Amino acid sequence: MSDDLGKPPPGAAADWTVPQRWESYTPEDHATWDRLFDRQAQLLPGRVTPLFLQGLDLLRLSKPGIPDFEELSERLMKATGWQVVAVPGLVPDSVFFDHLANRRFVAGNFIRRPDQLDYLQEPDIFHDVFGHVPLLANPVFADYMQAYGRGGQRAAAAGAIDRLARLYWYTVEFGLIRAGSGLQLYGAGIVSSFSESRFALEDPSPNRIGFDLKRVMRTRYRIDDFQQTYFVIDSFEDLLDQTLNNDFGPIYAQLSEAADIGTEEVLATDHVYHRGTQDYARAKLAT
Ligand code: HBI
Ligand code: FE
Repeated sequence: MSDDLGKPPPGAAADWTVPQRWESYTPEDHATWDRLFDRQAQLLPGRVTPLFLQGLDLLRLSKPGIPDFEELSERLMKATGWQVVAVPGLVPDSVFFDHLANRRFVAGNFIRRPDQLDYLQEPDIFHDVFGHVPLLANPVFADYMQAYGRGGQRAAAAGAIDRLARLYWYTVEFGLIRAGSGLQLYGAGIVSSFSESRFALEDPSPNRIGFDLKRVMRTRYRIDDFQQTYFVIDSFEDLLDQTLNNDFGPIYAQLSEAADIGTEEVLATDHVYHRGTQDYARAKLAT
């Protein structure tokens, strides 16, 4: 949660946006983008939902160097009416929800250092733009993100932001989607990560479980390492149907007494695609 961030930093507007200042990226910054881009472009075909690749193409994110948000927003606006705006880093939940509810995606304007290619805590421009923006060119996913923003505003009033944040985490950030007899990636936290792109799909360690709204809202998540459980949706249409097209008020009420589910747990009621060995997580604990 990001409610303790206070006021926008100097130079930022009241809605926390800042100019992207594309001309101030160094050649090293652009080279970092290109390296990250090339790695994922090699890895993702076949692993990621084709809807993501269609978005990459449509938005022409592949041209060398860090994208200019104005050009990107122009293309995205034509596709689904979304824009990309720059922010200095994490913004408070209420600000984040307000942007989404108005079809503005906030993206960090900085890029990781060359020695942080594989891991960093705060979302940078590669995670935010490469990871999140391609699916915003998909009309159904674009509606899901806007509905999430509106839902966030209501969840804040209901004191249920934690529940809603779990939905975001296990779909927008770390979601898997069914593809024929197999699974594919769509979550931005996975598709922007070289190592998690393979781990989430191919490693025997994590659970892969059919998406169920209440189940997901009860499940804790990890912010420090690979997930121990991934949730699988059937389609974006189905995700939108099962979630944000409904009123969450009664669901929050039903869940108010429900115990949390651990990051590694499998329930008898789960639709299990793969029961994880949790070998990776256990080995990490032992070190
Ligand atoms: N701010 N810049 C930025 N990016 C996010 O993904 C983000 C945020 N603030 C709050 C937030 N996400 C989440 O905590 C909400 O979805 C609950
Ligand atoms: Fe993200």
